[in-house]
Amino acid sequence: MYDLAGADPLLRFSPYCWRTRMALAHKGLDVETVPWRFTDKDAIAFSGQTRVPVLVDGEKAISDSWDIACYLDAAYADRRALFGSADAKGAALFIKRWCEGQLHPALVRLIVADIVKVIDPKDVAYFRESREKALGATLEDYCAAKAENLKHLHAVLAPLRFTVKDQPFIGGDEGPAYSDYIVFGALQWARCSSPQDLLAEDDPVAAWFDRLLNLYGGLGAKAPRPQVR
Ligand SMILES: N[C@@H](CCC(=O)N[C@@H](CS)C(=O)NCC(=O)O)C(=O)O
Repeated sequence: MYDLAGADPLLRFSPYCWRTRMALAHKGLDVETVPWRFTDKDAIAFSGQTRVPVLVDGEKAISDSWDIACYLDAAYADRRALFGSADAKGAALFIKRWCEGQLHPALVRLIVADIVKVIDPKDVAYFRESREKALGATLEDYCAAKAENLKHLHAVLAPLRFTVKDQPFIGGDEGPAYSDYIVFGALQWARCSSPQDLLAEDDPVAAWFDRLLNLYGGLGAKAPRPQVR
């Protein structure tokens, strides 16, 4: 799996790659990750697109995290399902849209100026130019209203907070499902690219996130974080 890395090749912080790492672990599949940088477009040209994750499974190359999850459930149908049923898959798609449409933008407001400090030096100009063009501000200006941005994040997390207060996982009482990994990927992106701690200790979201961090031998918990500066 081609996995976004920082200047430190062990620093892995892509939300889409994290949900895929968790999905592979859920299926009990071993994976070798290849550190990839934003400007390494040639390395994944074989996949016919320009973004990670890209999963290579034998002769097959699959890109797009959602397509990868669907592929894994179809190709490894004898293993624990990521989507338990067609309606669970429909609900997971809604969670993906909420996550990418509401949670990711709320996190960008808090962490994008930290991300530029941990990426590979060869990526810095590309990252700054492309993101500042998209955001319409410098990365630092975009993150300036810290208290307000944090308040917004906590408001966006309300549906998750009320859900995981009553049940251990978005997937229910039995265990995590792909929906959990989608949202986990977003918070792990922040955890692995920024030294800020964005969740209050007594927030049920923090307890849920801890449960996810400790799955699969602490796959998420063991992931390096950037040094506090
Ligand atoms: N829809 C894709 C999005 C993947 C994506 O945007 N990946 C980012 C890393 S987090 C990327 O490769 N960006 C390359 C770039 O910005 O040039 C998925 O779900 O896998």
